Amino acid sequence: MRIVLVEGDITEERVDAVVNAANSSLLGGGGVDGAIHRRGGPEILDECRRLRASHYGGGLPTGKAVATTAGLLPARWVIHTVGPVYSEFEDRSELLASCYRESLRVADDLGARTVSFPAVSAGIYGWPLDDAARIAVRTVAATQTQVAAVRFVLFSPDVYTAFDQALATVR
Ligand code: AR6
Repeated sequence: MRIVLVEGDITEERVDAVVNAANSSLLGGGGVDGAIHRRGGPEILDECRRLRASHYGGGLPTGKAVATTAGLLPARWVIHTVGPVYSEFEDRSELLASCYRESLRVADDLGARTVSFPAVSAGIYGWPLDDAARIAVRTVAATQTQVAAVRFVLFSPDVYTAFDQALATVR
């Protein structure tokens, strides 16, 4: 699998699937979640509501992932995953790794070959950047998948630098 880092806005990605750093309600929020729903239009939220009604009445659990249409985005699907809120007192790394693994599993189910990820949990959920980047890159590199290319789409230079340094350690 090819891993590429880009600095940019994930809503502009022309790939099979973009991953959303959602929350368990699946009803939208700020950060990348807000941007995806804003640019993707109401079709995404409609499908999230239907998924809640049919499968996730109690919310999508942390570390899990589920796909919807990408609405008006140039991608084909949005894969919504719920990252863990960072805790100083409890090691939640395995849940963050699970977001990447589960997203790739959903991508495989869809037949997606190109997938773009944001830095899950590294914004509002407060995960220290270097650690979030290390978990992201290592997990993706170690996952068995049919996905041929993973793009980490990083919103600012500091996030890009953290991923660049993390990637250097797995190559
Ligand atoms: N493209 C790529 N990355 C982005 C974009 C974008 N358009 N916008 C923000 N980022 P966050 P979290 C970066 O806060 O920490 C929401 O309210 C951002 O700079 O979006 O997992 C959800 O509903 C950061 O590097 O996600 C949840 O409640 C990274 O994306 C909660 O936030 C992740 O930041 C999830 O928090």
